[in-house]
Amino acid sequence: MNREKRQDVTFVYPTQAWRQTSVYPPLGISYLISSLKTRGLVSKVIDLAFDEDLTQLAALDREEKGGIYCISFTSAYRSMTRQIVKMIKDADPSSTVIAGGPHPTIMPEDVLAIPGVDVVVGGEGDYLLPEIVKALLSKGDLADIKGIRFKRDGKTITTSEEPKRAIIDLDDLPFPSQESFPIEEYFRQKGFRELSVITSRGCPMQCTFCKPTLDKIFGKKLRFRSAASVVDEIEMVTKKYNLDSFFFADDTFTMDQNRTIDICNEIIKRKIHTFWRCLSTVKLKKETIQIMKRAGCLSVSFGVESGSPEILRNIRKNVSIEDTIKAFKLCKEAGMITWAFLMVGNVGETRQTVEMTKALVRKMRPFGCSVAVTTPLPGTDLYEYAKSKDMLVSEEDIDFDYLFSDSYQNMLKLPDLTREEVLLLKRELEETAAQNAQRWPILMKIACNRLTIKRILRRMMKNPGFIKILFVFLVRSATIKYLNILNPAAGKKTRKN
Ligand code: B12
Ligand code: SF4
Repeated sequence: MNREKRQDVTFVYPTQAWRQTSVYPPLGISYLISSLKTRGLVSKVIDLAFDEDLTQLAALDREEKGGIYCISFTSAYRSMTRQIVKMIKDADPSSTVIAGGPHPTIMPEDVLAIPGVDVVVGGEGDYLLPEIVKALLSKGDLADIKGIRFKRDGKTITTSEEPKRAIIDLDDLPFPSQESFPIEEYFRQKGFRELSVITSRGCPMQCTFCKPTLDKIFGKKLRFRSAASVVDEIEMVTKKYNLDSFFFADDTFTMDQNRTIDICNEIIKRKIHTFWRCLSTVKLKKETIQIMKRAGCLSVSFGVESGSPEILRNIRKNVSIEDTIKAFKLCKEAGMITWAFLMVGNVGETRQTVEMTKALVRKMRPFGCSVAVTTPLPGTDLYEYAKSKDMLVSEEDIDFDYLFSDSYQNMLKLPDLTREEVLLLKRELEETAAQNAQRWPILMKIACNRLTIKRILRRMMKNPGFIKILFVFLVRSATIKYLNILNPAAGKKTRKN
């Protein structure tokens, strides 16, 4: 690892905007940039979200040698990462490539086996990455850093299995540096000015299709930022980017409802007039919903998954159908857009269980739905279970490129349903959701709410283009059956390779 000229760090973000249902500058890299910055380390970003032909990598300066490249990726972008690493090493053979994020945390050996990857980091990189970068810049020994894997003389060195966890208080972290990304391009893609903010790390729930992924990244304990810190960040990004809305990227923003209420009160107190969206548990209290609405919550999404109690048990989703119906009812009464995430193809799925999900959809009548075919992500309890029961399509050679929820390549082999039947049931479920979508009464409720009207007018004063955004949203809501309000460009292209 010979470093002659370069003293900076380059983050590479493998993602493709058109493949995703929504797009945001990644908070993980943004936090890492801030951590480096506060320690006097400079970094830049190669964001591939809108660069389908990887032109930025093809244009890497071949004269500059010994760069430090940090790649952050989910399992879905494992194949793209392979290609990226090759391009980096072709341009700069003496560079150091450090891989981190969800997939390297879950499958470190798999990532270290990618030709060209030098260091793999599991878990949170906020404190660890600056240590690694400093060691590389000062020619220190990586072996002294706990919680990493790296290659030396063709051998793998593991300094400890468990990543180091030193972030006790999330409020100690600097705000994420989202300005390093082409933010206006993200806004253009969406059609409105929205960024994400994350207020917690970890999740205490135990869904089989997800756990223990989050435990491995963030540890088992759910940690929260304080309401003051969260709202300081919201205030800062809202002003800086003239945001129309922001998205709480937490897996469950309402896990601790007292804290949700604190954040809402703080937003109201500071007169922040931006709209916002979040993901929530269905065990949502009426008083929480009411204060959320007053604080500008426009839309709430729920991981409903299934209408069958047996499937909910199978996936360890600890909620009742009654709670789900109640949450939708209360949110709609409050004049909020409701969104349901549903699954088909879980362990135990039959035509009858999908009928139960349809029945639930008819009762919930959400504004919109997203239906995913169950995908056993490597490293999850579901994956291990399916492997033990011979339910994986391809155990040996999982096609990571197809780990997207809409790709269906790695769905489970089910005793009662063929692959074609699962796809058909997904379509049927989407059709049921579209037929039962309750949109106009909610839009009318939103339009007749005094506080919402005030907010809209304030937005229009700050961003005259907001009227067009509203108009487009209304027309799309009225005319589009399978609505996607978050990334209108999603799925518009086909895969190239
Ligand atoms: C919000 C979110 C999204 C949003 C926005 C993502 C974005 N642009 O930021 C959207 C909806 C677009 C999305 C899409 C998808 N997501 Co998503 N998403 C999340 C969620 C809930 C929060 C992400 C976040 O901001 N985390 C907070 C930051 C601080 O954490 P972080 O990114 O992990 O980064 C930390 C560490 O990982 C580490 N780190 C990260 N990168 C690097 C790099 C280096 C070099 C180092 C040293 C360390 C390091 O340090 C960071 C700071 O501590 C997570 C779950 C979660 N709570 O993290 C799932 C999660 C990341 N998503 C997941 C999945 C599967 C997807 C999709 C594939 C879904 C799909 N089927 O289409 C796509 C793929 C998107 C992509 N670009 O890869 C999985 C990934 C699992 C896996 N095995 O890879 C997760 C973990 C959910 C889960 N529980 O399974 N997602
Ligand atoms: S799916 Fe969501 S609620 Fe379930 S364990 Fe994962 S993050 Fe938590």
